[in-house]
Amino acid sequence: IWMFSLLVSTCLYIGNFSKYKLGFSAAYQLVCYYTNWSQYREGDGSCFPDDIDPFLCTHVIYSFANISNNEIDTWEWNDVTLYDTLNTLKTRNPNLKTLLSVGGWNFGSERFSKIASNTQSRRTFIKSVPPFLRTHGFDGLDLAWLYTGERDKRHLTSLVKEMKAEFVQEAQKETQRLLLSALVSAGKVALDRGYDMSQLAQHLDFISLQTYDFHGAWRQRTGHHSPLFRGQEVPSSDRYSNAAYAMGYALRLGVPAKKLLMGIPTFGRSFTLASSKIGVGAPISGPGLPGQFTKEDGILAYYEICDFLRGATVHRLPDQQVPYATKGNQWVGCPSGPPYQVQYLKNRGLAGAMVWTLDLDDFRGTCCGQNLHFPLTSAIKEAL
Ligand SMILES: *[C@@H]1O[C@H](CO)[C@@H](O)[C@H](O)[C@H]1NC(C)=O
Ligand SMILES: CC(=O)N[C@H]1CO[C@H](CO)[C@@H](O)[C@@H]1O
Repeated sequence: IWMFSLLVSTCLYIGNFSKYKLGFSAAYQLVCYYTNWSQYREGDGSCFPDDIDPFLCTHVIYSFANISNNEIDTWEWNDVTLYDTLNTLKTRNPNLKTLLSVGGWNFGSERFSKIASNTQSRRTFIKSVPPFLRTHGFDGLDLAWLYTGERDKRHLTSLVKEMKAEFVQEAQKETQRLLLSALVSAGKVALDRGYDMSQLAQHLDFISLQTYDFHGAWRQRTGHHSPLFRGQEVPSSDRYSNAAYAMGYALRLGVPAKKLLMGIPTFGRSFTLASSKIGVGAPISGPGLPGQFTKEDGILAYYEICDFLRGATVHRLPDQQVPYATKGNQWVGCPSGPPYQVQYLKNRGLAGAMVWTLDLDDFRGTCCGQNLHFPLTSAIKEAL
């Protein structure tokens, strides 16, 4: 029964709403990431910016750009073409905002550190950004400096403060100021170590927390990657590893609710079970098997989870408000239906939701039938 309801609840949820073709109420932001490497997935997994529905999100963020010779730069050989395709979506929806994200996991924290800690190179980088964004038709910059260390805190704050000042100045000869946002870790330790949140919030237009990487195969035991709440089975050492704690903590650190976005995944994290135990905290022998399209151990796109669910058993974690599914020795933490997450962020008066990523949602509309594209992101939109 749960297998049915997990798949179908998301599908029905938006099926019901989409009849009414509600316009997006601008009260909440829905900020959606698109990744440059999704184009290389095989067959139906391959996603290009023109697969994106221009009315789905309020903001789409293209990730990631590079920095070379201290200046912002493309990463892929065809980035310029893809920038163009993405920004052409705005001819269909002029209210859509697009941002370019710089950094990411492969970029290397040390490189960011080097650029940001030196006044001269920081200046060069900052100066290079507005012309690059304007040339390619973006409305703003997103900073994805991940794994910031203790020493980086101050430099990240300077970078953000000076970038914002540059944007304000540049706006004098433009109709609209460029937006500035940041993608930030959701772990308490990482937040304490690497970010001066209240300072950053003063200069950023919005901050997205990565509230979807709380658990993975590096932990030796099963656990959900994006629980909303802690849950009874979760040991006290993991008490900070849930979205509600992270959002509450960011608020306590001084980020205004109106600038804070909760990250919601369209992917699942999977494990290979080591025994017949299947609950939360069950021993694992490693990450789950790679998906047919994403081909990465321990991660499945929502459209791959749809396939996995056929013949799987779905379990609900009522206190964490997220589902997981098991089949044979595979354990998959599934993205949850959006109502709980969205209710939570509305109750806390947050700015909205961030989706990681559009290309991992069922962008071709094969899961739900009826040609429902992006069922998860659409359901979040409708819940907002
Ligand atoms: C990114 O920039 C660095 C530094 O200039 C350069 O070494 C690297 O090749 C660039 N990466 C790509 C994919 O262009
Ligand atoms: C295909 C691919 O992965 N391209 C690049 C997209 O951007 C990231 C930056 O995080 C690079 O590491 C990838 O090589």
